[in-house]
Formats: sequence, C-alpha cells, structure tokens
Amino acid sequence: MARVDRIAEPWGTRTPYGPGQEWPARVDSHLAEGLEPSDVDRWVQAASLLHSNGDAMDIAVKDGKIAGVRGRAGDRVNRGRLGPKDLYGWQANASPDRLTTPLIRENGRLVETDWDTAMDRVVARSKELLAEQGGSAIGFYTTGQLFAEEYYTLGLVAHGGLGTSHVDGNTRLCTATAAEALKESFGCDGQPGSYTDIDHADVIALFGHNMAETQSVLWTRILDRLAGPNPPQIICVDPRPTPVARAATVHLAPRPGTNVALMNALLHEVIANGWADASYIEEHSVGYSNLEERVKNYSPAVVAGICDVPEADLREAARILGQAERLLSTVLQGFYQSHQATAAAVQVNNLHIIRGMLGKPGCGVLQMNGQPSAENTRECGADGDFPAFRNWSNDAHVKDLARVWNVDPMAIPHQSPPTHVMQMMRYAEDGSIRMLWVSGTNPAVSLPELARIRSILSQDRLFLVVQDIFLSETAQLADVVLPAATWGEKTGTFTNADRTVHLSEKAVDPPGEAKPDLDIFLDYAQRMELKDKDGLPLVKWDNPEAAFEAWKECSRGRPCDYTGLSYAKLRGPSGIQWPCNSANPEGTERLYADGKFWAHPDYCETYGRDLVTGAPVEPDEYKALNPEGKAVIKAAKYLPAHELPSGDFPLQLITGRTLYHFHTRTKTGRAPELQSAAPEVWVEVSTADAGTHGVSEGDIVDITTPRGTVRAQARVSGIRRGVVFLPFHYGYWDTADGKEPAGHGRAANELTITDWDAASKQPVFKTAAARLVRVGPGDGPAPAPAITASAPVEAPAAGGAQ
Ligand SMILES: Nc1nc2c(c(=O)[nH]1)N[C@H]1C(S)=C(S)[C@@H](COP(=O)(O)OP(=O)(O)OC[C@H]3O[C@@H](n4cnc5c(=O)[nH]c(N)nc54)[C@H](O)[C@@H]3O)O[C@H]1N2
Ligand SMILES: Nc1nc2c(c(=O)[nH]1)N[C@H]1C(S)=C(S)[C@@H](COP(=O)(O)OP(=O)(O)OC[C@H]3O[C@@H](n4cnc5c(=O)[nH]c(N)nc54)[C@H](O)[C@@H]3O)O[C@H]1N2
Ligand SMILES: [Mo]
Repeated sequence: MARVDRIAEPWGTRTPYGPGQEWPARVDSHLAEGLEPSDVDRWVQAASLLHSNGDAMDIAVKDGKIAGVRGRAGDRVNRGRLGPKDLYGWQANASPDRLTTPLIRENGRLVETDWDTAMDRVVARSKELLAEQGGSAIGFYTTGQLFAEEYYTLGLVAHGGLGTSHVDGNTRLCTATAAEALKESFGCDGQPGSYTDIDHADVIALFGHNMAETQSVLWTRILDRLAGPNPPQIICVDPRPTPVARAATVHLAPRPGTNVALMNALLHEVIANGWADASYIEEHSVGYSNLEERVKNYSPAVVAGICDVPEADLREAARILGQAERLLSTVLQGFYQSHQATAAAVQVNNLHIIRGMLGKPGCGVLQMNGQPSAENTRECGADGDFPAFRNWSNDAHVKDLARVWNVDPMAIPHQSPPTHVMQMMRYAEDGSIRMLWVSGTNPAVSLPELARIRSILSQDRLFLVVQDIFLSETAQLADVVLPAATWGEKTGTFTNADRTVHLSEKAVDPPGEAKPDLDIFLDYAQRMELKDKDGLPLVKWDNPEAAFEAWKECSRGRPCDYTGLSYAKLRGPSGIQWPCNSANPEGTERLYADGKFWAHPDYCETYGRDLVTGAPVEPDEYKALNPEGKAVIKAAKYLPAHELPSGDFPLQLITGRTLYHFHTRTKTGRAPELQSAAPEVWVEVSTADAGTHGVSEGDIVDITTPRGTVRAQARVSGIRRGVVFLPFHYGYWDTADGKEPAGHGRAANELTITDWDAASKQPVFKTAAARLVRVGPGDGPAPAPAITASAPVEAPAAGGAQ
C-alpha cells in the first residue's frame, strides 16, 4: 500500500464509473511512521467516528496499541476509502492528556479520585434531588458520538428509571431538523434514500451541504461519477465557493437565511413548467394545492431580489431539477442551522414528492446526519424522541414502550415532548434543573452565546457531571468528571446517515481507569437501584451485545427494525441498512419504494408541527388531514432572519467547518497532520468587503456581534459579498492559559445568538449580524487551508494551511 499524503490530496485518485455501475473499490490506509502492513499484530473491525458517513475500517493493533487504520473494500458505504480525519485522527486515542481517573471538585479545584468516590457523589446528589423535587431536577445532555447500545441504556435510565423528560443530545444542534423534516413529510424519521443513489442519479443537488469537506468519502463517490461516462449534473446552494460549488453545473450563492424563498422559486418553476408528476401527487400525497397556491408569488424574478442570486441561474437550476430523471438531493447545515430550518428542509422533500422522485434507484432525499451515530441518538430515545420512533403523544405507543421496559406507562413522562437542550439550559439558568449530566459533547464551545453558557454551567447551585475522554472546556467546569473509553477501546454499533449499521469493536484497552460509556451508565443504574415494576433490575443487560439484543426487541415492528441483525451478521463484509427483519433479511436499500409511508395516524412518529410557531398538530387534526398515511406536502412562507444586518452590524456572520478538523478539535487538534493543516482560527471575507474595510490577506481583525468579539486573521476568499465565515473549531483548551481571553475570544460561538427553529428547536448558527474592524497587520497569510472553501482569491497552492 503506497503512502499518500491525504492532507494535500484529501479525495485521492479517481476510479471513474458510469451510471448504474458498481463503485470500484480503492483501499486507503495510514499506519504509524515506519510500520509496514506485515508488522501489524491484528486488524480489528470498526467504522469511522468523525462524521456520519459510516466509512468501514479496520484498526491496526501493534503491541497492544492502535497503530493505524485501513478501509474495508467490501463495504457498501466506502468500498475501502477513508477521509483525512479517519486516516490521522486515531492518534488522539494515545494522547498523553487523556483522562485516566475520575475527578471531583474539592475546594474549587478538580482533584483525582477513584470510581467509588466519584459515583457515590453522583448517586447521593441524584437521590437527594429525586426526594426533594423528583426527576425534573435532573437533565441529561448526550451526543451523536456514542453507540446505539449506550443511548438505549441512557434513555431507559433517564425516562424509565428517573422519570425525567429532560433528555437531549447535541444532535439537537446537528440533525434535529433532518429528523423533523422527515417526520413532517413522511410521518416518521428514517432516511428515504441510499448512498447508492449516487451511482444512478443524473442530477445531484446539495442544499447547504459542503459534502467535499464534511463527508469527504461520499464526495469521492460523486467525483468518480463526474470523472466517468454520462456524469450527473450538480446543483450547489451555498454562499461560499466550496469545492462542491466549484464542481457544480449551477452554483446558487444566496444571502444567508433565504433558503425558503429560494426553494419556493424552484418549486414555482417546477409547477409552472408542468414538471410535476400529477399521478404520483394524487396517489401518494396530501396538501399539494396549498403548495401550488403558496409558491405562486415566488417567481424567480421576485426571489432573485430576496436571495441576491441571478434570476437566470434560478431558472436554470429549476430546469435541471425539473427535468431530472433520477434526482438525488442532500440537505445539511446551511439549511438546518438557519432560522426557517424545518420549513426549508421540508421544501426539498416537497420537490421529491411532487416529482415522484422517491424509492427508485437514483431518486432519493438524504436529509443528512452529521455525527457518526446521530441516527442512533434519535432512534434509541436519547435526544427528545422516544425509542424506535414511538410517538410520545400517542398513548398506545407509550403503553407499548412501558411493556418493553416492564414499567408502568405513567412512569414514563409524556405530557409534553422531551425537553430540548436550549430549554434545558434555560431551566438550569432558572434553577429548576439542578443536576446536569453531559456525556460526549462540549457545550462550553458548541452551544450558542458562550458567555451565557459558561455562566450557566459554572453556577454553584448546578451539579454538573461531565463524561469525556479529555478535560474539555466543559469538563473544566464540572463537579464530577468521569473518564470515558472511546472508539477502538469499546464495542458497539454505529448507524450512519443512510441507515447502514456497522459494528465497531474494541481493539485495545482504554487508558488508566477510563471505562466505556455503557459501563458508566450501567454502574449508575445499579448504584441507583433502579427497578422495573416487578422489583427486578430495570436495566437487564451488562454488556454491549446484550444491550444490542434488548434494543432489537424494542425496535421490533417499528420502522427502524433491527431484529434481523446480530453482532455475528455485522461481522460480515459490509454494514447492513435497516429495516432488517424477517421480511428484509439483508436490509433495505430504499424506503418508500412502494409509495407507502410510515405516516398512518396509528403508526406515525409524530402528528407534525406548525412550521412557523412549532405548535404540535392535534391528533384529530392529523387524522382528518392524513387518514391514510400518505406523504404530507407542507408549504411555507419565507420569513426574514431574526437578526438582520444594520448600521452597527452591517455584515452577516455564518459559521461552520473545515475539512481537517472535527468540532471542538478534542481529537483532530491532537493529530499532528490535521492540526498543522489548520492550526488557528481565521475569518473568511469577500474581496469587496475587504476593500471597504481596508483589509488585506492575513490582517488581524475583530468580528463583533451583539454577543461578543472574536479576533482572527482575515482570509480574503470567494465568499459572497456581505457575508463573513468563521470556523467553530477553535475553543480554549490549547490556548496559552486554557482560558477565554478578556475582550476577545476565538470561539465562533462567542458571537452566535440564543435562538432556534420553532419546529425542530435546532439553534441558529448560520445567521447573525456582525461588524468587522481591522486591528492591524498579521505575520503572513491567514492560517486557513487553501484547497477548501477557505481558498484565497489569489491562486490556491496545494496542501494544508497557507
Ligand atoms: N471535516 C469535518 N467534517 C464533518 C464535521 C466536522 O466538524 N469537520 N462534522 C460532522 C457534523 S456533526 C456535521 S453536522 C456535518 C456538517 O456538514 P455541513 O453542513 O456540510 O457543514 P457546515 O460547514 O456546517 O455547513 C455547510 C455549508 O452551509 C453553508 N451555509 C451557511 N449559511 C447558509 C445559508 O443560509 N444557506 C445555504 N444554502 N447555505 C449556507 C456554509 O457556507 C457551509 O459551506 O459535518 C460532519 N462532518
Ligand atoms: N457556531 C457553530 N456551532 C456549532 C455548529 C456550527 O456549525 N457552528 N455545529 C453544531 C453541530 S452540527 C454539532 S454536531 C456540535 C458538536 O459539538 P460538540 O459535541 O460539543 O463537539 P465535539 O468536539 O465533538 O465534542 C464531543 C466531546 O465528546 C468527547 N468524546 C469523544 N469521544 C467520546 C466518547 O467515546 N465518550 C465520551 N464520553 N466522550 C467522548 C470529546 O473529547 C469532546 O469533548 O456543534 C454544534 N455547534
Ligand atoms: Mo453535527
């Protein structure tokens, strides 16, 4: 295996293929310096953990340590390929600053302790609060990066054991809108499409999704189609010149926060030109006439003004979408982290419904996920949904869940939906949530308006438990820190964005006394003496495989049916897509192939919400609207962003990612190749705005919003005029004193607003009003990658930071 530099060549060499052909295999691998494949002691099966693509890989073990990775050629998802974060990111596991013992706060300082002391503290406080106030005093905030087995256990402990409805995941910040948009349109979460749709599509549209940088292996699949015969046409909707935009047939670069107007113009054109599929609409959907009526006023001429995109480009994009024979769409944060998130994402579903582009090869919607197991958080009931897509407002579903858990239905709070994290923060601020248990997420960097979040999390009256693998910015504020084992050190399953389930097995021991998250939750349940209604232990498993078997039973007969899967089956050559059961023993490639949806009133996950106010639709109302469980077409009016540019704050700030880092960099910042490819924060500014502000490449500037200021070097890039972009990866754990500096920070979320989409409750990270002030010259060009969306307007060179 040749050693390749995947920093300079993140997408690697092309293996072209044509429509309907199988994507050729290409095996990527990276081993520790000096190690040859023949030196490896053993290879252990796993899957990628720094995005939702679900790339299958093997971990190389040498002398009891992780020594590299290689892709699995037989897997349906990646056919052997791995992206830069997976090739290099594993090095963080062996970082010398991993947490190896529990910590407790004594006289204001965190000190090392043993598991008994730490857990006794957590249990004593939990019991005290349950006695004083009940379950509503305790909140759990988890992640999209653990395993299904861990979420299912946590959901049971919290909902069924403690009786709290304060359970959410960082998936709220990530894919709450994917879930909500699927529920609104199809009655239930569950990805209609499949990655194999890329092999068949003649048009691929990416809405607010920088796939090249954020699902880099999926993007190589598209690049390989583009390099082959009869390539697909690409539509890109993104205010930045991402690598996707550069490959696009039509690139629409709208003003941030105008997605609904843009979608309405596209739908307007599809309908006006007769490209809608009348018989599909008639047989399989309800609500079309509302859409027809709604989009009448959104002609390309009108919308060109709202979005500031050329009218001709809107017409051309609509023509390509309208005449596509096999249309695949993907949607991600450019839509989900905006103010009309669900409304915009639902319009993409509408495009597919009215064109009859569902359930056939090449015809799919991918309402994408971000994190490796965001799908599991949603399925297993650890993020504001009930396990296996049960409907919290349908008593029969609650009763059925109580049967599976052997608890009284009244023991599961279901008067209102589980509390979303922004509301949990409000409750903690008000003092009604008095204990918060954070696992696998770093809210002190990733939630909006950080000054507020830090003050909430550091209150004396809040008992904060943080379960992490490093002493993150959040862990530094904790009362108790629990050291977790992570990927490669524990076993469990990951389900990716196209419903593919992978097994990820333990390859090496965790450092020190660190324990798998599952073991921590199980230990807590046992110490809390949680019981079912017969007085037996509530949680009836004590290892990952047994937890998986229990989860399978919980999923039986539900859309995400796992009953046909087993660890043994997942040890085969490829991951398998749910539903996998006796009717579909090899899994299911596409949902809704028969035009039947999971939307029947008795079966659906939700009755839906008002897209503007977020108010739940009443069961009777839903039954009247959709008695047969068809797809629901929901129209939406465009509403301007809540915080618009003004005299003081004339620019629009958007935030997001770069290819080489994952989130708050706790892993990628500890992998030398990745860290040096993007070592410091930067801000992207258009040539026009740079001119107005007297800013040149590399100058130091302050970006200010009503919440705070971030200081960064300016990258003069091809971003649209009036918009500035900050990566959100840079917090404070690796600054000189590990603290946010007075006056100006470097975390993008110092600047973002406490605000969310009414329907999905996903925070708005992609529209804020900002101003930019030049501070002085820098010591060279901005430390931003040059082959990504942050490429300088001057000729980009190959490689990482320039
Ligand atoms: N390298 C890398 N890959 C990752 C991750 C990572 O941290 N790093 N994280 C993973 C996770 S959890 C997630 S959720 C995904 C996210 O993956 P993406 O959604 O692809 O990433 P983002 O950079 O957040 O946002 C995508 C694009 O939205 C655009 N955008 C901003 N505002 C608007 C708007 O108003 N309209 C439109 N149409 N576009 C807009 C931005 O310019 C940006 O290019 O990535 C996953 N993969
Ligand atoms: N401004 C802005 N903010 C954003 C976004 C944006 O685009 N812009 N995107 C949002 C999105 S989509 C997301 S997904 C979030 C991500 O935000 P976070 O979830 O806060 O980011 P991570 O850095 O992934 O944090 C994961 C934490 O879990 C720890 N960890 C890793 N593996 C394990 C494990 O196996 N067990 C345990 N217990 N801990 C582990 C890591 O060390 C780290 O501290 O950020 C959101 N915030
Ligand atoms: Mo995410």
